[in-house]
Amino acid sequence: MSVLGTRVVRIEDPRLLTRGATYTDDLRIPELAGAAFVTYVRSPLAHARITGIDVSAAAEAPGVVAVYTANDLDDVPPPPADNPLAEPLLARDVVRYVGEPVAMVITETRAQGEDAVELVAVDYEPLDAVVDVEEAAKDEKLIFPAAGSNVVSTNGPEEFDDAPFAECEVVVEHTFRNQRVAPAPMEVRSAAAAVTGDRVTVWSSNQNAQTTRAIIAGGLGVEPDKVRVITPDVGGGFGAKIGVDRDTVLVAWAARRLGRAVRWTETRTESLTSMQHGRAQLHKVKLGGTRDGRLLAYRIDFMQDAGAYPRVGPLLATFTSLMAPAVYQIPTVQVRSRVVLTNTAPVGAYRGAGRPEATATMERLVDMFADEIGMDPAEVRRRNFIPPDRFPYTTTTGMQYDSGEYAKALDKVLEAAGYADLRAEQERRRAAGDPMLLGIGIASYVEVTALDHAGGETGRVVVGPDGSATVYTGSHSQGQGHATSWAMIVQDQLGIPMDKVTVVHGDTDQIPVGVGTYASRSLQIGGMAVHECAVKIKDQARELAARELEADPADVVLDTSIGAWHVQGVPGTTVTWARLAEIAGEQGLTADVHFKPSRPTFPFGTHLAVVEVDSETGRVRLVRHVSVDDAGPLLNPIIAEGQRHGGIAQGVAQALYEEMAYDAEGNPVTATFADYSIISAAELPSFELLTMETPTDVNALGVKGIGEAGTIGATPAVQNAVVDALSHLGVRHIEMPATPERVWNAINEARGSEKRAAQ
Ligand code: SMO
Repeated sequence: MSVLGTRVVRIEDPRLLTRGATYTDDLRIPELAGAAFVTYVRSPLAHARITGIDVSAAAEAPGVVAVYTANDLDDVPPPPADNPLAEPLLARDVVRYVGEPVAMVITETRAQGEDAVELVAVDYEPLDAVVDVEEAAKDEKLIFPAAGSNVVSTNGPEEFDDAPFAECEVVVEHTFRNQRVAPAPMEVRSAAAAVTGDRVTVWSSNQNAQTTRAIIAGGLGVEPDKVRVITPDVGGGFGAKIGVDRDTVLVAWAARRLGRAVRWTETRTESLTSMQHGRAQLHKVKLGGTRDGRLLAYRIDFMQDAGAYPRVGPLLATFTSLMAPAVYQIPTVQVRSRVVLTNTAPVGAYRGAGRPEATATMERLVDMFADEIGMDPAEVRRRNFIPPDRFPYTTTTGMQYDSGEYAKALDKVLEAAGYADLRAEQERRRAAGDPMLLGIGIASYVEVTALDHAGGETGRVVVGPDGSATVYTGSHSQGQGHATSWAMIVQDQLGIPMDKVTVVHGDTDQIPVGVGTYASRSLQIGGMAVHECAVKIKDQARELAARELEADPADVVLDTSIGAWHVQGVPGTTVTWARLAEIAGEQGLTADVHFKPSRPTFPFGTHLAVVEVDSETGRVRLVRHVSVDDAGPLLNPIIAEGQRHGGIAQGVAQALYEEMAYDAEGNPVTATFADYSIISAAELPSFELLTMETPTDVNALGVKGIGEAGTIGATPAVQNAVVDALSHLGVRHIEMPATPERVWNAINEARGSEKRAAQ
């Protein structure tokens, strides 16, 4: 029996739960002994000209080793002249968001750094800040005058064709804000660097060591082999640690400049204000169809707020655009996107990166449409799903969905939730005048995982003379459990027990080529690379075992239950992996694979949220959350459930609690966890997770990605539930996060207009 699909307890956990992880900041290694500390001077203004920096007082402060500004960065490649939007390592003339690095102070102790940065005197001449994305798009205040516009890219038609909507019996329109959120990983950004000869080693919290090395080498202007990146344990990344920011490049630079080890770990406020944010889209949307629930035309005209530097903004907008049609067969889908700069922290990938936004809007709008025609929202969905017999299905935006059973996922969820009973209970409370209203929200979704499949992923498996296996993977764990999953794959193929399999990742000297972990790509690409390595090793081993057993290779078999080879029908005489590795000699039993799948995959599912809304206070409590997240066959249900738990929690957080907010001058007003309402277990019920496993034909394991799925389904399900609770009062929409204040206002506005209508 294969170990795949079984509930194997994670190998990682005993260490994490007892001694604890070793994050970058925890490293106590000889290379970093006596390391100095980096503290950044960050811009307190959203937009300003720097007219002078006086570091003299700081340089004299206790424990100060050095103070550096942009003028000291004379040995790094200058920003490319042909890119007026280039992001410098340290701001030189202009700062463009609160939190932008302006200078770095290096001190003997961390506390000395905090004092010394206060002594760096920066003269700022304030410039008009533009914070609102629509205002920025007007180009009345330019963030980069040389670029001539705040709009980085535009995609889609200049004019929309209104004809498809004119033919619809019903059209609903709205503007939805998919608010800016902070990734807020438990482990904030952190790096350390030490120099040996002409090489710098950088320990860094990231999702992909090899990309991190490329970024650092590029920033320093050195060959990649002059940089080694080692990634210790990572306490969450969620997309925000794909590669590293300039703060980490500068840590490497400072170690080289000083010839001394340095380390840096940001504060929570720095993490909230100057680590990249997520989401931040504004959607103007329109959905038309028939009174009997057939959807005919959809339009999404949206802006991606990219923050002060473009980074991956255009990519995020592309993902949202590609996934705009969602799970539905809608004959007309019109998409336009604009990527716009604002004087705020740059926006980047965050758990789902552009795909959750597409789903959130479609699912909110389908509910609005259902409300408008007086049909159950589940029924409207059912009538418009792409049916199972249409797969593979090519969407109007050119995505080829591999496999899907959307109605089945919906029905499973409705049944498990007891949908009819929930609706009856909702009615009962309304009729009884119960102030504690019940809301039921549904969201069906499809997402694309491993959209960047072309880069593939590397794997290497080595079977040693002691019969153990070592896996080198270009993929990367930031908590996902690669050590367990990759060992399971090896045990499945080779019968080498998991406890004799070691997984190595996150060291560019050991794994020079790798892509890393994001886009829910690990198992379907990195795991597949390991799987193919194991298959190759089996082929090599078969030849060797046949020789050893003096048999024909076609007649020898591997008994994976004991990890030994024998001649078919003669189980008494075996050859072990240890023996095979020994006779393999010099070249050993080694396989290298760079696995490149032909296409991305499309996990899907349905989430149903049940909320209680206190109509007297506006407080929302999530009381149940039921989901199907179908990502194909599960390698390890415990790990898949963990991904779904985390994803759902983050999705609920966006619907109910979290928003990274700025005031009109561009000052972040949610810069601590006192203001940024990060979700915790106390706000959440136990999730009801249902299983469905529709395989893909894109890879031999049939697997899709599950890292982001929970986030994508949860947000609109919860938002829909909040609106649903109040729909009988005439509430049509409530923006996220549905804070008590927003909900209370919506209730009062609805009651007010009722009263006015009665007068
Ligand atoms: S937002 Mo993810 O790490 O692609």
